[in-house]
Parts: sequence; structure tokens; C-alpha cells
Amino acid sequence: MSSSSDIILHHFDPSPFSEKIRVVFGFKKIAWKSCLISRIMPRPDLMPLTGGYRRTPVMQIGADIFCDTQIIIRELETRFPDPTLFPGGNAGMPWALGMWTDRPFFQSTVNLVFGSLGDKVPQDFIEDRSKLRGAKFDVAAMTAAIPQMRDQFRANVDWIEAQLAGGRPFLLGEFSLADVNAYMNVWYTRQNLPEIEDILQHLPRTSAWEKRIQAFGHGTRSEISTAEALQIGTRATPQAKLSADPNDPNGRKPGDVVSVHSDDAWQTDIRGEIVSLSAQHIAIRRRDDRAGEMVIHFPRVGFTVT
Ligand SMILES: N[C@@H](CCC(=O)N[C@@H](CS)C(=O)NCC(=O)O)C(=O)O
Repeated sequence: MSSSSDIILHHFDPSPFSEKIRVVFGFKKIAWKSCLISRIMPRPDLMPLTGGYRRTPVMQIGADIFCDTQIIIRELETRFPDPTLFPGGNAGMPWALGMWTDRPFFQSTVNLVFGSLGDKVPQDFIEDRSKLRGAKFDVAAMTAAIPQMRDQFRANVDWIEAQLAGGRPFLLGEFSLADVNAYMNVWYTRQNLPEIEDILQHLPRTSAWEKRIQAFGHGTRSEISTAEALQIGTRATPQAKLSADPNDPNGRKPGDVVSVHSDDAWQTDIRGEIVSLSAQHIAIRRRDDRAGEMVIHFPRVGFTVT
């Protein structure tokens, strides 16, 4: 039986997607272990655990590894259902809103942040992210697009402002996953661009909403090293249970060997044998020379299985 202190988050403090998970830890009052990873590759103690998945964050519970914030949040909601991130039966729309907050909204946020940082973005970071994207991480182009990105950022945040009208404290009334996802973008600009206040000062409901979310904190955090996390993964046995999806539209079943890819430019595929699957998740088993047997869990939206 696992407890909340078995939860390890591989992350780095300035990572906006990691902030989503830290906020969920705060809201659900979870105790967790923070494993700080470098902002750029290589990550030699993490790759044996993930099989090569290189986005941040990654959650580890023993020898089960959860890649992508969607599947991390789904697992946390299952293990710690109270308080829920899906109040009032809102079990679908908050996920769908993630496709706005994490993609077009986040793209304008990232371009605004890096375009504004300009020459301060380190060369090794540019090289690393160019490799990840399979295309130049073009800070000069982002700098040239700052006026457009300001407009895009403001228009997106203005939707938050509009939704908070009439004294609504959170986007759906009660706090939900929709707030977690939208908040990431505002948090990220605040961390990097003090001048974002020029835009946000005209959006007072959003600023008050940010403070309400900050007040949840990050749960109870303690630190472990990447070497310790790898050792935990190596010693543990995966807990994922065999489970078929009778309605799988492609007839996939436990035991099938598949490759899982994320649908972004980054093309690493992670190969293994299906352990369990459903409309919203797939877990595959693989063996690693260093980590031994691991089960890696992915969401379905944003990932392809071949
Ligand atoms: N869809 C992913 C996106 C995560 C993401 O893009 N994270 C950024 C950092 S905040 C990243 O992976 N950057 C490259 C890296 O850390 O190697 C998720 O929801 O977890």
C-alpha cells in the first residue's frame, strides 16, 4: 500500500507544467518528495526510469512512472479524491480546457517570456530546446513577435477575467482542474517578467484569483536526489494491475508490444508491453538495464500508440 510520501516529482522549480502539479499537491494537502532535475539534458538518472521520455515533470511511485501532467493529475485524483478537482460533476470540460491552456495559450506565454528575455536565454538552453523541437528555438523571432504575443496573452487572460465576473472565485465556481491549468500561464509570466504587471494590473479579478490559488501552497515537500529516486525505482516492483479495455477501437490488449509517442515535434518513442489501457490512459511494461522492470503510464490525448 502506498502513502502520499511515496510520491516523487521529478521537476525543476521554474517549470510551469511542474507548477500545475505542485498546486495540486497544495490543494489536496499531499506530502511528496521533490527530485530536482536539470533544466536541460542529459538526465542520466531519470532516463532509465522513463525509457527516454524527456518532458518535465514526471511522477514516480516506486517502479511506476507517470509521464505528462494529464496522467499525473488523473493518478493523484484517483489516490486522493478528496477534495476533488472536478466539482459539481465537471468531469470532462476541465480536461478539454487543458488543450487551450497547455497549447495555444501556453505557446503565446512561452514566446512572450523567451522573446522578452532575449539575450539572457543561455545558449545551451537554446541548443537543448532546438533538439527537442526538431526546429530552431528562435529567440530573435520571438523577440520580434513580442507585440503580437502581448496581444495574445492579454486576450487569453481576459477570458479568465470575464469568467470570474459576478464574484465567482474560481473559473467553474469551485476550484477545479481548469484553474490549475489556466493559472500555470499567469504564474509563468509573473516568475519571469515583472513588467507583465502592466497588463495584469487592468485585470483585478485575475490578480485576486492568483492569490487564492497561491494560498493553497505546495503541500509538504521534502527533497531527494536523482540517485536516490533511481534506487527506489530499481528496488521497487511495479504496482500497475493488468486491465483490458473491452471497447478498445483498435483491438489492443494487454501483452501487445507497442510504441508510445508524444504528438509534439519530439519523436522519441517508448516501447513496451501493454499492461492496462482505457480511453484516457495506457501503461506499458519495459525492462531497463539499470532500473529493471518499470511500468510507464501515459495519457491518450496528445499521444499516439503504434
Ligand atoms: N504535455 C506535457 C508538457 C510538459 C512540458 O512541455 N514541459 C516542459 C517544461 S515546463 C518541457 O518538457 N521542457 C523540456 C524539458 O524539460 O526537457 C505535460 O503536460 O506534462
